[in-house]
Amino acid sequence: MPISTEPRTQILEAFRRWGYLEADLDPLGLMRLPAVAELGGDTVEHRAARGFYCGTIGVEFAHILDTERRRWIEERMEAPAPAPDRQRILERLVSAEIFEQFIQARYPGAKRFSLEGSTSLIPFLDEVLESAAVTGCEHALIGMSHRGRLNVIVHTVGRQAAEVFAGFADVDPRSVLGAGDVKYHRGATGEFRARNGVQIRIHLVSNPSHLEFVNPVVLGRAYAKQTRAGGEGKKQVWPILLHGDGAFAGQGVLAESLNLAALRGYSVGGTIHVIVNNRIAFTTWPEDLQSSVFASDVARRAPIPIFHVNGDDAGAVVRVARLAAEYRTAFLSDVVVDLIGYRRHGHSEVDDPSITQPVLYRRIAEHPVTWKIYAERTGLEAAPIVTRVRETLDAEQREAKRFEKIPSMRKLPGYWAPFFGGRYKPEVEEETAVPEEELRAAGELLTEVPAGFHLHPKVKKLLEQRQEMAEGKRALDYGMAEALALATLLRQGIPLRLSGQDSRRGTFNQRHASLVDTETEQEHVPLEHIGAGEVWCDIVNSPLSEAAVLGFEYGVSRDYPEALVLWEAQFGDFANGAQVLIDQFIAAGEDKWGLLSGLVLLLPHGYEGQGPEHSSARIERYLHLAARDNFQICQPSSAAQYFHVLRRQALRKWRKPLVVFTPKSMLRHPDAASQLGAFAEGQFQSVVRDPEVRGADRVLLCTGKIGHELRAERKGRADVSTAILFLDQMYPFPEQELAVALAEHPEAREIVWVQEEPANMGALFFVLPRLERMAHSAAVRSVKRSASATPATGSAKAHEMEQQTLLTLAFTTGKH
Ligand SMILES: Cc1ncc(C[n+]2csc(CCOP(=O)(O)OP(=O)(O)O)c2C)c(N)n1
Repeated sequence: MPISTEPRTQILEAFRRWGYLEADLDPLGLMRLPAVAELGGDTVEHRAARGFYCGTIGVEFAHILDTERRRWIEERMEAPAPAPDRQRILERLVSAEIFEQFIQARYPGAKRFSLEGSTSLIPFLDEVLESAAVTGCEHALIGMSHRGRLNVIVHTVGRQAAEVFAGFADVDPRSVLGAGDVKYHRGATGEFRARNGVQIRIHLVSNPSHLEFVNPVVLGRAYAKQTRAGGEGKKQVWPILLHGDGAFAGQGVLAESLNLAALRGYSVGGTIHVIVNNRIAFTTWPEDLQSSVFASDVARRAPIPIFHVNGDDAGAVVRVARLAAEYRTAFLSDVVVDLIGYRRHGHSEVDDPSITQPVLYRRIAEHPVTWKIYAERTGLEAAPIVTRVRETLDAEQREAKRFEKIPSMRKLPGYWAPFFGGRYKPEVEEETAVPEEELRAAGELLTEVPAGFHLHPKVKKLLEQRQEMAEGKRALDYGMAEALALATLLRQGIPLRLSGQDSRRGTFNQRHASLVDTETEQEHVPLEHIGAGEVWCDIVNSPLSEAAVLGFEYGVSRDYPEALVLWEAQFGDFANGAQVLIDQFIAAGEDKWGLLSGLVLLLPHGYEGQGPEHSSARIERYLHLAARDNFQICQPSSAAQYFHVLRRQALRKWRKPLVVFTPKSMLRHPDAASQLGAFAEGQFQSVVRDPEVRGADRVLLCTGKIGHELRAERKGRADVSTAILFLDQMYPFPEQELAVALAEHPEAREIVWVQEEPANMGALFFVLPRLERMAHSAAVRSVKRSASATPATGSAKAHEMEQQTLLTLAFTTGKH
């Protein structure tokens, strides 16, 4: 659009662009905003434009490139504000405020992370949900941290205050010894009844202390629910994320999550983001939290509106809520609302903020509470509301005493009914083998391409080889094993999602789930065309993020338990960029929250001389986290084992995360390839016995690639007295299977754990004490690299020398 030279339009344009910098946004009037020369002047036009853009609402939207979207915002900002339901707003403000004060008075010294200073969040959420209800929303998923959580649980999720109060009494601690979570992290399910009679199911997602990491989980959960809902899913399921200002500005996972908004395979049709901006984080001032004026600036990279609103003007807050919800409806886009308030007490109620911000807190003490400001401004009578709210809370507290246990405020959706967690029992196993005819049929579908499709010569050759594999004319490699596992599951009606960096082709050029036409670059994904009935299949190249993407996939697994959901790290060690998701959700979710997930992590692992970073997927990290059968940790030693472990994961009703250390150089290695028969019968073996040696003098136990190298070394040495066993499942530790395998070598003098990793890494620490317990008279030893601060050497030659030393030691250690 040409830039107007007409002064009137220029003035208006300046205010559209910069007006928020003159707006009255901070209830305490402490924010210092930069002066903008373009806004100077006091003509009629200036005053009109100022009225639109410099009241208690400021909006940043000039960075949105789409003219229609900017016009949409302009039209609404430049029109009179719709009249809100003032009585209702006042009631909600009073109720939110008195709820906090009631807890303060009745449970002194307890942490509740009060919302006081930002209580207009409650009418805000009301209005978002009211607007959503008008456009077909049936379900809202809320992610938030500690701040105001109890308040939201009662006022938005619709749980009884009595249930929250029972949490303060902490009844029956024995029921959660060693597990459970604090009350301001637990999830809650409820209903919001909108004025139009629609009931929106609300779920507040369980949240760890680690701020912002719940964001991608909420998005993944919303995505799964939307997928389940079908064509109108994005309208029916709304994600709402509440953030602290410090966390929004500071946490990288927030930026990673924002970046998912418009991506194929990740878009949820827009998230309503609310920064509950109390302009402090614990004891830290905004100037020390963010390099920008606004905490929200990180969101400006995205083409989405950012509304700033003064939290003391509850009417304006509600107006922004309506705008945000309607914008989401109109454009299926994210919206950020920066709700600027203050924090009335310390970070938690046991903190004294006058130690670090004495002047600020003297000022806050004198500042009237939000409902009093609103009552005065509107002339509405608040006293009867105050009395009524107090009486209700009294009654709720009496009711709370009746609970014998802290009530669970969460209800699992019906689709979880067939699935269960808890300890492993052999009864959970299902048949994973697939008849040869079915393997052949799946193989055919996997290698078919549409008529006229131009295949790359290398891919053409690969497909021809895969055809031969499916016909049993050639041993099957890992790539084919995986393709067959996924294809046969899809044909059995199991939906599938696999995401990771470059996962459609596969980092090691091994997958080729997506075939690319060499003339048109059109893609064909055979797996997407072979599911039974309505079964869906998502194979997605993820953005370059670990935390947000792993969180998202964990979220999908939480709301699609019947699907096989896999996340692949480009190299296994990159998963440590998502360590919080692994520690706080994947490993601990069942113990803390009773929440299950069948998510699979595919982590390429193996020492191949590629340096410190591309060698180790850090087996030790997962084994350290393993307890109470919280997840499964496997390293399949052959293609067939990989096939069975994936199918086992999908077919069992026992829902546990599965960590699979996947191969790199072994992907196409003949030693790890399997014959078709191994897919048509048998099952995953936790311990792979030695097919060649019985009654050995020495037993080498290992996991992964080194086992194949040990076999080659043994052959070279013409050694017939050393058995080599693979531990393909490390956790739950297969003690019985291992005992049976060891019993084949009753005369063994030594059992040697051999690993590629340094002594302070790998499975050594975990396996050795268990072996010692099981070894009877045999000596237990280990062969490993020397303890090291880094997983592997940077020199390929040094690697080879080390590797050869390991192999030599494995055959000589302890021998006299
Ligand atoms: C990832 C992470 N780092 C540090 C903390 C410790 N911590 C808890 S609350 C808090 C301040 C949060 O400030 P803000 O995001 O502004 O939210 P507020 O508590 O002010 O509402 C900090 C640093 C945490 N919970 N999570």
